[in-house]
Amino acid sequence: MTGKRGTSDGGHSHCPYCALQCGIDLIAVPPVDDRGAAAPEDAPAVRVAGREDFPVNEGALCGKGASAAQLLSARLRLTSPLVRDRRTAALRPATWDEALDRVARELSARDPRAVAVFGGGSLTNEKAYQLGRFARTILKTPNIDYNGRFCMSSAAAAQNRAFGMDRGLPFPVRDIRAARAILLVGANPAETMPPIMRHFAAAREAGAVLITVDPRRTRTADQADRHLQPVPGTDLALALGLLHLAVAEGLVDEQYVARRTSGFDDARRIATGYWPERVERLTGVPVAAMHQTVHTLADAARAVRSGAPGGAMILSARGTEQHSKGTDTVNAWINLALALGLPGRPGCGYGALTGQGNGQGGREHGQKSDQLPGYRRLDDPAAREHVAAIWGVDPDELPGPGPSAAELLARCGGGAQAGPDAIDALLVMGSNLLVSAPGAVQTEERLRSLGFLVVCDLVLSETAEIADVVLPAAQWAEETGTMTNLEGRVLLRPAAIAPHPGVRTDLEIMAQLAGRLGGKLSADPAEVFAELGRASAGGVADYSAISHERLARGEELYWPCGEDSPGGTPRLFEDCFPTPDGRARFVPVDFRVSAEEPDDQYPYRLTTGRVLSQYQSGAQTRRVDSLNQAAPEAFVELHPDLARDLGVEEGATLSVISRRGTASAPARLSRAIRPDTVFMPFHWPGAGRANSLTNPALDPTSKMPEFKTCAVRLEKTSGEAPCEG
Ligand SMILES: Nc1nc2c(c(=O)[nH]1)N[C@H]1C(S)=C(S)[C@@H](COP(=O)(O)OP(=O)(O)OC[C@H]3O[C@@H](n4cnc5c(=O)[nH]c(N)nc54)[C@H](O)[C@@H]3O)O[C@H]1N2
Ligand SMILES: Nc1nc2c(c(=O)[nH]1)N[C@H]1C(S)=C(S)[C@@H](COP(=O)(O)OP(=O)(O)OC[C@H]3O[C@@H](n4cnc5c(=O)[nH]c(N)nc54)[C@H](O)[C@@H]3O)O[C@H]1N2
Ligand code: SF4
Ligand SMILES: [Mo]
Repeated sequence: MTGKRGTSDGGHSHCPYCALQCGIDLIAVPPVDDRGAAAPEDAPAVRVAGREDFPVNEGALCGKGASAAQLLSARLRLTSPLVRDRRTAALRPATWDEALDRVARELSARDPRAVAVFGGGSLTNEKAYQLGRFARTILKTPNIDYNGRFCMSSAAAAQNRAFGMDRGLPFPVRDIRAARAILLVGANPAETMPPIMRHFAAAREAGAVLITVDPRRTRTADQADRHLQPVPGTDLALALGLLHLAVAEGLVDEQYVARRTSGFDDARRIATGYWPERVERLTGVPVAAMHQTVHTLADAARAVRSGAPGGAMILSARGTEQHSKGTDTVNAWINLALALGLPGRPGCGYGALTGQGNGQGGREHGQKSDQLPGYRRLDDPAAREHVAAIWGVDPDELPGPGPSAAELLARCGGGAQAGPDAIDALLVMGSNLLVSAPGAVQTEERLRSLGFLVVCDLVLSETAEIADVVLPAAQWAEETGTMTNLEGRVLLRPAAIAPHPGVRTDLEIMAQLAGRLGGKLSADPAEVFAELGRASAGGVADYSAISHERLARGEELYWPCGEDSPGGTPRLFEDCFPTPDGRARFVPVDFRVSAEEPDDQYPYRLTTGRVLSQYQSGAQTRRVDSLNQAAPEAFVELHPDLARDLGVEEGATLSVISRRGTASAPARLSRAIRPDTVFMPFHWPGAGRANSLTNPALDPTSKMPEFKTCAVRLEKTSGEAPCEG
């Protein structure tokens, strides 16, 4: 059984996948259809329809959202706790008491510093908040971080440096329609957020020029007016080159720079060294294309200043960020936006497209290693005092900042070679690390050598398969919670159906573990949200005036939404920036090469990313038939010229080898990719696992791994090429 059938026309909700958080309606599926046929035993009790009146998606959904109800089916999900049998070493079903007792025993048997927690950006605000409180006050460990480090942390760090705060888009998505020039950098929303394309299309219909920057001519590039195709890892030089041209051609908005920013001189001095011919050599982008790009942006910005329809936007995503210099790269794009006078002007600005469903809220309320709720800093004494009072603990008892995600994973396990700060027990809630972490071969070894691994998940993910205890969690439509989408809009997902009887909500799991560990936490989402509100009050991400009731009434609320701004803040930076002097900061950044550049042994660049029908580690989407049929396996995308040099034909198995591991998958020939670069999506485990290859080199500021470039060698796998005749 999958929840109570037909208990409600569930009403409004939001898609369980990406940060666009498309509005959906949940419609009860009757137990018996019009012709008297009974629904299959494990069929979901609801179906999904796009919500026409939700302004972000206007009824449109991608295939993942449209098929989301299938996730609720008992056929593909976990329906009972599992524990590893000491005798057979296999996972076997267990009662909740047995499983929770074992987790509590194992976690309390160790020094808190040997225990760690790994969260995720798909968790609701309530869960992300509670996970931080659970780690710091119940487990008393500093070791907590989450998969958002792999996601938008470079843009987050860069926005904090430049603007004094980080909210993915500082304006509603629909503002895109007002822009007349849009530079979309390292983003492929036609595959990663399809319904957002309608806003770009509307802008273009009104005369906007859409320019994409991507080493591949993607589906998004196909819907754009122009495409710049840089070498992976060279965006920083490109942005410096465009700033150079803006200065050289007199396109800088001098008044804006003087009134609203600081630090321009240093940024300009560095850009002086990036004359167009040099930048063309570094990036592969022709000088003429750079000229055209900067003039297009500046013209649209000038139009809006003179009151004509206009506006220029620079939007970025993971392509520009997932590098060992991702933060500096985003700052270089922001510097360009500031020089052109964009942030805070209507129809203008810089924004980052957040990735995971709650990628935004998930990085505001304390599951990050250095953070307390409300985007407060864990090393700020006033913040510690404020939050400790709400948690009823002594501020001195709160642990300090802990290791970032990749650093935390590097400290896991290790067996006899384990160092003094080794982590021996790990609780994972909302990530499938065996597929999605960089340098996955080494990550897998480390997780397998842990003394104790517990995974809370919806499905038996690859990471859950190697756990000692697996706790099955309730899902989106079965539990109430809030999500914050890429616009900073807080959304309520009310429980629409009863949870599967075998599962518990993540909040219940934390509360029941806390009880066993001598503490007390609420499992009621509205209560936890109200507490989150108090903890965030006065912080950068202030949610204190938001409540489940207001959201249920349909109020549109964007944070900050507190005492000073009870109606919420759809648009930021209109009058000033939240920095000490109210000005945005140019950050003086300079180009540097990637952590690993191609050489004689590993002569090509590998970049990685996504395809339309699979989501992330694929833990959920690989289990949905329609999605899996659309994208059944990994592949290596390469240019036909490179394929010819290697003697590889379409569909032949190609091995990709890096210093960290090997992956092999069928070759997919495409003229859309640079001939010096190959691309792999990262959604699959096993032989086609892209992360067996990727480089865990970290950005020094955001601690984001370099998923988007590493050096590889390519080998045709002998004898396996089909159709040779
Ligand atoms: N279908 C689908 N949708 C998703 C997801 C999913 O897994 N599947 N995941 C969600 C999440 S969590 C995220 S973070 C977003 C990510 O959304 P996107 O950032 O749009 O997705 P990616 O495919 O990771 O990367 C975007 C593009 O960056 C390009 N790229 C690679 N290297 C470089 C470079 O050096 N410079 C530039 N300029 N571009 C480069 C790649 O070719 C790719 O086309 O998608 C969200 N939506
Ligand atoms: N090579 C390469 N690697 C990458 C990237 C890349 O571009 N290239 N992108 C990176 C990025 S941007 C991201 S965001 C990560 C994502 O990678 P992961 O962190 O692995 O993300 P998911 O696959 O979404 O894993 C989430 C897991 O949590 C479960 N889950 C979902 N919702 C809940 C919930 O509410 N409660 C519980 N308990 N479990 C839940 C899902 O079933 C799934 O098993 O991958 C990163 N890895
Ligand atoms: S774009 Fe994102 S939020 Fe919208 S339906 Fe697709 S996965 Fe869901
Ligand atoms: Mo992400």
